Amino acid sequence: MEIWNRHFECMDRDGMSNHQSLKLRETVERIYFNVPYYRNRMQEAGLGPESINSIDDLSKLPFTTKQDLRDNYPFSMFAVPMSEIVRVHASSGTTGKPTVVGYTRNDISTWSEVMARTLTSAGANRNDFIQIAYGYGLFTGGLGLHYGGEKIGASVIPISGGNTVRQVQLMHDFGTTVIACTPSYALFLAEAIEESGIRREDLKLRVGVFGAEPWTENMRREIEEKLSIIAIDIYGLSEIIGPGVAFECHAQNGLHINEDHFLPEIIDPETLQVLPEGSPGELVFTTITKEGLPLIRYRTRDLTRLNFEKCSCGRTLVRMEKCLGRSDDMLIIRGVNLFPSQIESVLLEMKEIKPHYVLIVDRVNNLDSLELKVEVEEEYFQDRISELQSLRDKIRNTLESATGLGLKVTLVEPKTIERSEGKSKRVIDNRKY
Ligand code: DLL
Repeated sequence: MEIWNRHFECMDRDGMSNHQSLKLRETVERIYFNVPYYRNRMQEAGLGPESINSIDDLSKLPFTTKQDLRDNYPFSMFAVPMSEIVRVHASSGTTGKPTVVGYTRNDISTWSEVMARTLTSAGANRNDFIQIAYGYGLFTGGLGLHYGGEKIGASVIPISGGNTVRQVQLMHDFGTTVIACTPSYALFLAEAIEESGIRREDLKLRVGVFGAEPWTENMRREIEEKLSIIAIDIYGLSEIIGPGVAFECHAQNGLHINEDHFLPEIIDPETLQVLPEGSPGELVFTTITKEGLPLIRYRTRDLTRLNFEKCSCGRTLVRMEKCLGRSDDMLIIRGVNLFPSQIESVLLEMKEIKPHYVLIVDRVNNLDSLELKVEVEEEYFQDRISELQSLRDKIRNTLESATGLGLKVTLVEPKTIERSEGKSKRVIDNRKY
């Protein structure tokens, strides 16, 4: 398999640490002199630029949160004059103000570089047709993949999200080999292909690059089977750069972090202490090459762990485990902690069930209630009522023993749960806090 940037992707640990220390010093200087918010925070902590000499000093620096970005809305955290900014993106901001991010010309070039690594690692090259079904616009998915695709010389199809019938038609007519979208949209596309009457062998699809939302190993298997492709996980967040923060290789055993640009730490989200190598916890990033919006110890809320072993693909870039939950995604139901991914894992083991489900949480008479609505495979939906009832009991019992939580299970007809064209919403929490 090709490697896009062998120098950095296969660098030894000492070389990487030296590079990171040098870039961290430059970044701290940049934010101290250019971002009043950071200068104040550092002064409050009794720190100056000279206090940070190497990555070992990182934990002296304060954390940054999404709230800090909101408080400085829209541009006050930028470290360069607006005349240097060539692009802005923003998060959708379902709660409160959106978070706005800005890129200089060099930042765009860094982004293209890390996306070129991502696509090369997925097995794409100049001979590929990449259909980009992530949304274009303020969301970073579409344009992030776009620049990476052009950089490796592939033929980019900037179709954006939605318009599923057209997606399938062009996939067939153009001979798309690589599809880029959210994993939930990949499932939707698989259904649409089946319905279109186009035979799988008439498509040239071989790789999918999926991310922007959590998806379990069982979901991966489901997608790989339905689309007959290899499904590669890609991770990123707008605040750090967008997609391109970390990517899988064909070993599918952890996502390589582009750590020559984004320095990771794992902390305990409660005590905020840095955890020893290999411990699970919250992922924190410091950008060490970004110019427009450098961020120091940004708390992602994503939960994972790091693996520093060399990978069978030859890369030495540290790997993060597939990220299956966020600390703020965790539901607390009658005192029991539950991640939606736990439910997904169990459901997708059952052949009678389709991978389309929604969890509804409510509070009735001061007691939390949990309901799962899940679609049944067509052939099982034709079954007698008594068989459907026993299927429902089986799902409930399996989930109860896996999660320790009582819940109501409602089986619904195929294709009744709303399909998503971008990030899926699998939890509806109606509780008033
Ligand atoms: O979702 C960037 C992106 C676009 C990544 C396309 C991959 C592909 P945001 O909208 O800022 O940016 O959302 C970032 O999405 O903190 C995670 O909680 C979640 N997320 C992103 N990728 C993954 C993944 C883009 N592969 C937030 N697995 C992050 C699990 C993911 N969660």
